[in-house]
Amino acid sequence: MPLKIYIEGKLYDKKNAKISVLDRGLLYGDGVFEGIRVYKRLVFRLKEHLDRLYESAHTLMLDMPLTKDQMAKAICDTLKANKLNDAYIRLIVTRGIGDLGLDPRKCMERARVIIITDKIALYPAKLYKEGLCILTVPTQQSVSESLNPQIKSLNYLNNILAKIEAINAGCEEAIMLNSAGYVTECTGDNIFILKNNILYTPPTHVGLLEGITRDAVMQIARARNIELKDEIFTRHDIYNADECFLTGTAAEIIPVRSVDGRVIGSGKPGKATAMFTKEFRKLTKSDGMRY
Ligand code: PXG
Repeated sequence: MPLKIYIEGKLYDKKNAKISVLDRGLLYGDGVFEGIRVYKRLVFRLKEHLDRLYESAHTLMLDMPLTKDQMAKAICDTLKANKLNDAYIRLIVTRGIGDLGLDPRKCMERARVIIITDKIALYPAKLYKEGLCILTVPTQQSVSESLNPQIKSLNYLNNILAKIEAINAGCEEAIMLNSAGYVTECTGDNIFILKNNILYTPPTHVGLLEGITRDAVMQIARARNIELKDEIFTRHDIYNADECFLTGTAAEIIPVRSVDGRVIGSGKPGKATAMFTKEFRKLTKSDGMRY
């Protein structure tokens, strides 16, 4: 059965799922998106994903064409039509069709909702066993006064530039620093370090996307009485950490083996990383909306 894709209330076969070349999502990256995981028919933390999507849209003054409940139903209907139990959802809202000018008031129709559901593509299992080799890259995190990294917009070029720099250097992921040199996040993941049993992750104000997985890890830390500090830190702090891992919807929790050629801790995934992975797995069985 060909994959069915939702566009504005209708389901289309993958090959017929097309939008206008005048869509502002294409012309300007003018829109918002979410990447969501489904575990055994449980849409993981759907409410949190929708809250983040609607906040991004609010800041961009993009009027959502559906209520959150209608959006949740559209997602579940698309999953059902595709008979998917474990899936990845790419939820996209563009400002819709305009003329060729920047002015968003020229949008002739309402915003457009696209829902793509598919099987999940993950990092190879080997990398979860051995850990990622990552590096810091020249492309900096964008400052909050311009395109705020808290907005999950369709303009991901800054992150793509950073990702290209990582790939060119033979790495899978890139750490982006802010203009003051503090660690912010990776191109599609948040970052954590553990040192002397204290868990650190950069605070929102350094410039980062407040990841749903990041939030889950912070919640696990609190529940397990692990001291948690969302404080600024530098590359030096990462190099000398006991453990380092990344979090994101696609990767879940993935250990980091080395950063900029410096081996982290023992060079093997650590005990805390394993514990967070195990506890996160439990949450994916209970936290979300079943369909
Ligand atoms: N930082 C950035 C810049 C991201 O784009 C995260 C952190 C992690 O957030 P979540 O909420 O997922 O824990 C993201 C998430 C993709 C893809 O296809 C990217 C993300 C999520 C899902 C898929 O590259 N980014």
